Amino acid sequence: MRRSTSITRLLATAALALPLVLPAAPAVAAPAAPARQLSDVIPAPVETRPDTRDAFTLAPHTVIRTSPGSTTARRVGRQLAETLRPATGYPLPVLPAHSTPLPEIALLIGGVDARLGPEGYQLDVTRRGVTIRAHTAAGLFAGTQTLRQLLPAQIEAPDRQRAIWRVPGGRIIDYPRFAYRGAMLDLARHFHTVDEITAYLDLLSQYKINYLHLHLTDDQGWRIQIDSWPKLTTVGGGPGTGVDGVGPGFLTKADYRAVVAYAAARHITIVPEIDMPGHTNAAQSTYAELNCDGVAPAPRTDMAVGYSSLCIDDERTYRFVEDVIREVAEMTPGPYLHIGGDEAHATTDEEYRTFMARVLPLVAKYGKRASGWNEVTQVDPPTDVVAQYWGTGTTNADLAEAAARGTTVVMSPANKAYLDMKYDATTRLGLQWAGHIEVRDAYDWDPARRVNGVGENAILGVEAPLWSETLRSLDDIEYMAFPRLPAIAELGWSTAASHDWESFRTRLGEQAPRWRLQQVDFYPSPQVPWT
Ligand code: TNX
Repeated sequence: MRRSTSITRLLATAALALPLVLPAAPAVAAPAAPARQLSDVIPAPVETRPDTRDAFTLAPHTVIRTSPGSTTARRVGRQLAETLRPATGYPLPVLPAHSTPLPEIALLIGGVDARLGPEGYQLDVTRRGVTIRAHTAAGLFAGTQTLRQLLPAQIEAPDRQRAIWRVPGGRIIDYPRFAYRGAMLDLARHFHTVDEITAYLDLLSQYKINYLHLHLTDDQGWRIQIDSWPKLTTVGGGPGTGVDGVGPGFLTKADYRAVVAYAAARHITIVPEIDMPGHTNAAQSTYAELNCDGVAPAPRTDMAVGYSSLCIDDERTYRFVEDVIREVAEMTPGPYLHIGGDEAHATTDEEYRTFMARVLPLVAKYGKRASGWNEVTQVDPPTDVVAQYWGTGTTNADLAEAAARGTTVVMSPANKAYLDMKYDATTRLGLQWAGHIEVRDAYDWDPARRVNGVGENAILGVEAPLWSETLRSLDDIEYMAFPRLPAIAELGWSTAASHDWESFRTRLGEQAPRWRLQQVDFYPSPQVPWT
């Protein structure tokens, strides 16, 4: 749990005028922490070439320079300065790049190998400074997250520390294995506030996660404002909603847009999910006309699944669905709109097919690419529909067939990537229907070798879902996500060849002091040598 919320912190730092006078250097009495190595990073970089004769030390007069004329590079520079100022106490002014004798951290667009792609970066550390180069601001941002981990852990402290702010010398060349590296947060079973979501985004961005999927609707609650159906939130998301009736709340459109913008500033894209045709009791208990018999069922706050279904043969259903898709698409700049489609056990196969044949084109009509849980592959969807695999097995004929036709897949196998599964039988939070998932279980699998017939070319990426039946607070979220989230992040970013449990668990252990300083309530797994 953090002391201040991310948004309030952001506003406070934005209001800070840059001091023009350089403070005196602090009296240095550095505690002996083991020196960072260039490879001590999660996710593991593609290539590291350490030069142990060289190193850069951040100084009171260090400046941050960014590509002249690039407002996005300048923004990354400002964010880096805001990250490094509290612990160093240095002013770290952000200036346009030009040749200068001052020690500097330069963030430069261009001048690098094409293989870095849209999210890769090259990081060079010499005595004179740190230079990060990338094709885009997203790549620069990724590079700054690496730089952050290369600095001593105290850099995460909220107040001024005495330390030698040394960055190990050499070069890193780094880019992701998969384009989609996601996390998911369930707002339906228990609502999570904007401050909790943005706090989670802060953590995700440190591990180069680039998508946050928000599960916005389910049987127990509707969490996103829809103007044309206003009772969805006031009733469906109102008092008494959520598992056990204790997780009410919803995002207004302004809240949602604030989350989208906060994520975008960290190069994370929001994927909204409206789950249908099942998991719809909150909508159906709010609006009687969404039921075949015209009778609204009672609200439900239990954890059962698979009992609800929209009325497949009623035109009013499609007016509702189109209104919702239109309004959600309109406030979502990202390319994907997730339509759920899981566990529709109250819907026959024929009805499911009818429903998807009506609804998938609506997503396209409003300019979005549909994604859905892997059940959508049962209807042979168009190949631009992304399938999210949540099964526990290594075979799935529909998924393999869809992959063979060109469908791309996000891998979220429930027995590996579900952050809501208990670590072991003693875990206070979480469920265990897919088994217990210790850190090594979350790490030791290959997304491109998980399901027969769904190989590297079919994989868009990975996602770590966090369902919130048992979770309430940010502390709860953190406890289930850490340390497994970084494991999934590494599977999404790092090469298959670099996969190595011993290396990973050592690097993971070194994250602990950072998490303590950020007040992240992590699970101290016995599998990890915690620092
Ligand atoms: C299955 S995974 C669900 C969710 C539950 C989750 C709990 C999936 C697509 N559906 O409705 O919240 O298990 O682990």
